[in-house]
Amino acid sequence: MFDLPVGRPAIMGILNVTEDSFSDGGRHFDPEAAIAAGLRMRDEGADLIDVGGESTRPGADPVPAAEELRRVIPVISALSVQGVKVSIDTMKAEVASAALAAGAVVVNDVMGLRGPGMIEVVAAHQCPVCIMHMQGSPQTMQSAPHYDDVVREVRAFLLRQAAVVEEAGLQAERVWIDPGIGFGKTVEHNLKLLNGLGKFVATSYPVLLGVSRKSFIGRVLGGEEPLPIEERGEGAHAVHVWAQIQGVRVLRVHDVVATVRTVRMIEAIAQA
Ligand code: HH2
Repeated sequence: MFDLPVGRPAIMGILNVTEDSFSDGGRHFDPEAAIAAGLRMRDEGADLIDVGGESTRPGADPVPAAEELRRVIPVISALSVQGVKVSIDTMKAEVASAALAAGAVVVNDVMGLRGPGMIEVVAAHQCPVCIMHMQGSPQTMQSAPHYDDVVREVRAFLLRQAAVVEEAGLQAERVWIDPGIGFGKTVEHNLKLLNGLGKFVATSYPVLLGVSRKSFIGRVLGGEEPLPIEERGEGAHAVHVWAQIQGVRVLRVHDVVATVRTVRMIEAIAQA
């Protein structure tokens, strides 16, 4: 079981057991290194560790299910045994199902439950699920993203998928939604979604947000010469403050220590 904290957003630490993720690819490809990183993030204050075995960066090659399972299952089992709350970041029902059996307590699906069998898996397990919006697939999403009204269209997609999974039997309070920053969106689309976060929070589904180290931050702060990944921290924390004040319930981040401090500071002000 995983219950969201009340009064502050939960902090979800990112653990990519991949060779090619856009910011930490290769660093945690060895299971021992991945397990150590997960334990460290838990000790630093992460509420949940998001384990993924397939990069979703633009143009990333798909990973077969057997390889994804080989990467994530030993890491999920070892972390769960040690009491770490784990979410599985996958688009595949087969991987979600095995991860839940290995101890994961949340499913994080960047395809927003569009893949075969995913709805049935989460409904059967009654686990919290994050439905994320993506236009297209990781291979195609950044080629020419287009929306007439990005906030309205993304929100409508998320509400539609939430209704479908609830009809399949998942309890409504287990549904989280995520506008999918950087997934088939231009810089302007991302900024409009962040500006309109309140419209997602107003649905009353818990909102998850993932902006950590993403390229729109580099573009907004660097312009013609985007800031490199390692210089995007301040931009991400500014977004996290904005998100927390709007009522976002989960922040998906690489930098746990800095996010814990930011969140505690805002929480202290809000409770004074
Ligand atoms: N972003 C990424 C991956 N999974 N899940 C949700 N719910 N929301 C997000 O914004 C999100 C996500 C991409 O970031 P990262 O995991 O760091 O990179 P990669 O996909 O290259 O592994």
